[in-house]
Amino acid sequence: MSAVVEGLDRLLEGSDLADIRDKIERGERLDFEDGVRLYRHPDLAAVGALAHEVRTRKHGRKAYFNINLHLDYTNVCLYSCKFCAFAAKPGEDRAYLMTPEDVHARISAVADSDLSEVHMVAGIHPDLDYDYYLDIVRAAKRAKPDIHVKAFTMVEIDHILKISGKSEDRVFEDLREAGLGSCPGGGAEILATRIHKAVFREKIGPEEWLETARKVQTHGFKMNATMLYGHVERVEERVEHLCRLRRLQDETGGFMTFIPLAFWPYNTALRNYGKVTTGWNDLRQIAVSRLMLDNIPNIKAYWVMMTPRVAQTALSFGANDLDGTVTEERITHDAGTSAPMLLPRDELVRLIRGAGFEPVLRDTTYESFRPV
Ligand code: V47
Repeated sequence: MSAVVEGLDRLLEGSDLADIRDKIERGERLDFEDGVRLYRHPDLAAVGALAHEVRTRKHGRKAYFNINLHLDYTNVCLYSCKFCAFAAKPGEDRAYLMTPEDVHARISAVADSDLSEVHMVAGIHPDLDYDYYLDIVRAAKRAKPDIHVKAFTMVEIDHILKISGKSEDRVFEDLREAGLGSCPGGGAEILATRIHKAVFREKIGPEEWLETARKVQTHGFKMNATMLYGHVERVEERVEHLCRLRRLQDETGGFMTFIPLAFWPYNTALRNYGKVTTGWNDLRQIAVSRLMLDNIPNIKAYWVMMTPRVAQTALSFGANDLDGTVTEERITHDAGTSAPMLLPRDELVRLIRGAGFEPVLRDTTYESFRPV
């Protein structure tokens, strides 16, 4: 009997999670009620141990990270989502827009490094035309031809499709030709109508997010999925979110990674309502994600929102990825995250080794990776 299984037996002894463990052992899918129970169960260590067992079965002691750069190319946004501190209105002092030349310069400056991915997301700027979106992707590839461009959330993809005046096939072909590699998972927030109406009603809602993800994946792009938690949502709505993603993944299979995003309330319209997330909640969220999302291979503990300390601990609660170096990030920093702006590669390795895992440097799609 392995040490993990023995430890788990001890933890689950006398707990009422034995039926869920049996389901997992039999390879049976957990249902909505199981999800609610896992969120509400008082014994976080037992829930975490179940998730750790599943994680260990899939990934052994490996913990992935990459060398990446975030470029949030504009903060100007048509929408006023209540959870967002990043968005600015045109003409505001803090409004900015990067030109394709800016993107090129920013990546050229680090072109001789090990950087393998640029992550580009932003607000929905009212004045950008279709070519701008293609041009920033081309600019990134021109600066570093081997870079993987992971860009545009489903909110941006939906907007690009709408302003293009072209067919869906043509738009995805143009994006591919420009050099788009995959799409990040943002903009999903909570896939529940009540939350859409309450906090991001101007932006695409659950059905449109899922439909756009279906389009992206049927056109051959891999993507990630996220969930913004820790604001006004209920446990049942988190479970609904996970079940909806799982159903789409059964159909399309193109989600690489799920990333729970811990909400930071400072400078947002929810600053008086939302409380800052706790480590206890973050670890629970990682564990339940691992257990419910049996068909999404990777669960990422995103240190920018979770803080490096909690993200490191999350590796023992179901997570198998810490994201990357990130280098400059504005969305969460504008909302007051206590995490640093960047984590050097050595620090990511130290966090992974310090938790007893084996660091593995990966590319964006996990197709190429090597132990460090
Ligand atoms: O879509 C906005 C969220 C997302 C706040 O795919 C906030 O690999 C916390 O999607 N507090 C953007 N979160 C980030 C994102 C992402 C990050 C890292 C990796 C990947 C990936 C994707 O940030 C937004 C929104 O859901 N967000 N405001 C806030 N105050």
